[in-house]
Amino acid sequence: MAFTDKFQYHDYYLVEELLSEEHRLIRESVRAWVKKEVTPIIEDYAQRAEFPRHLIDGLAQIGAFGPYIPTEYGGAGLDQIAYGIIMQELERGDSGIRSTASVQSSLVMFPIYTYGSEEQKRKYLPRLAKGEIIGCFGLTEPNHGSDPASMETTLKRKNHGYVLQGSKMWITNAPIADIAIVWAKDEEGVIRGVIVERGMEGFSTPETRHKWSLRASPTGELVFDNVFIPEENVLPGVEGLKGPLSCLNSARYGIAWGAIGAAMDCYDTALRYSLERHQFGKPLASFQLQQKKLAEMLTEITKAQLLVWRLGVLKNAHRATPAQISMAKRNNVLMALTVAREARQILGAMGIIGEYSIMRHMMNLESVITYEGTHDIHLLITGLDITGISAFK
Ligand code: TGC
Ligand code: FAD
Repeated sequence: MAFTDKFQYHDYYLVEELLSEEHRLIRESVRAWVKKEVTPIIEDYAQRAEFPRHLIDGLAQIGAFGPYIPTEYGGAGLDQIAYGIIMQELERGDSGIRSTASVQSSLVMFPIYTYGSEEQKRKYLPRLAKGEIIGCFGLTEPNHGSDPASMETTLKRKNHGYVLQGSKMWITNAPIADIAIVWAKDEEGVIRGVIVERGMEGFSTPETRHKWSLRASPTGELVFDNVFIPEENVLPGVEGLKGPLSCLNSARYGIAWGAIGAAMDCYDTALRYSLERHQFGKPLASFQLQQKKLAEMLTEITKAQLLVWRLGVLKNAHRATPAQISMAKRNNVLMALTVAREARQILGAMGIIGEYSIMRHMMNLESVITYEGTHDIHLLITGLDITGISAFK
């Protein structure tokens, strides 16, 4: 069943005027693509827990794979605000579609571009940008999520390469990935990044089933049973936890923008419904309690928009700190989840039905508030930044 997308943009503080003409064009084209290709079909795919694989070509064509990667490597060569806008518009459709684009861009293309050899960049980046191959990012393990420094996956020297042993869990796109950026410890205990290719002997990617969240996004494990990794598949440009964490800075930044898209969609749906639905002879929107919800939603969305716009300006100038990014990711994802929960209530029973996108957004955001660093971990990152004292250990 195809759904009609009635979304209207509410720009209460005229944030639009802070954007360039190019940013506005990008927003319009991605919004139009989402309206045509994503929102009519995504509910059915989510209900069936199926990834709409046919969208990969379209995502590549709108520049969602590597927006800020230079054009010489197949990227779109755009700035960080453009990247954020693309994530916002995609997540207005579904967090899982945004996940596909942010993993490919920030967790696969970014590390290859930033830490890869020239040969690795030429070999993988143009194909990733075109969506000819899909990547995933393996950091989390069954026993180590928030604390990746304790990872158990190992790389042991053998001939002209390494043997990779261990496993990763909760990996977005694992079941469909052609390559995986995997972080593991060498014999000196130093974290290194390697590019694992599908088809390498001993490498498998079992799917994680029965999720109630991000149902249209494939999630799985990465299992390495003595996988031989040739030297040319090791990322030469980085060692230590700062390798994967620097990729997370980029992905978390995109999520801070993306979450606003989900919130905008929920707010717009709730506003329209509250104006159309009558109880006690009046529209729901005429009751003070419902106006309070709507007014607070729009206030929080507007604050979040300004937060990411400023963060984008800082990021374009290479001045955004990891702690500033944590603050925005944490604030905006909780904001979106709160908006989704309030919007769902405004719709009453209709709020639980797939004909409206709210419940899907709400369930998706339960993952978004956990992945890329949990809500609590981001608070502790802010706490460490402002006090100088780590409360992690
Ligand atoms: P700590 O001792 O603080 O740091 C170790 C080294 O890393 C450096 N560093 C960073 N570098 C770049 N960016 C950052 N954000 C960095 N944070 C720390 C740090 O300077 C140090 O460098 P050096 O040179 O001195 O060695 O590390 P810690 O072990 O105390 O851990 C800190 C903590 C807890 C904040 C961190 O490990 C953390 O962020 N944990 C959360 C894990 C996480 O976010 N996992 C995400 C997995 S990927 C994912 O979820 C993808 S979802 C995809 C989707 O579908 O969209
Ligand atoms: P844990 O680390 O076990 O934490 C459990 C709880 O304890 C949390 O509430 C946490 O905040 C709290 N906690 C932990 N440590 C502390 C502390 N020091 N102080 C206070 N509280 C603490 N990972 C990848 O590598 N690649 C991916 O592509 C990827 N995709 C994902 C997709 C989905 C759908 C999901 C749900 C997860 C994905 N993840 C991925 C994993 C994700 O990054 C982790 O789930 C996340 O980092 C948290 O780890 P954990 O689930 O092991 O929770």
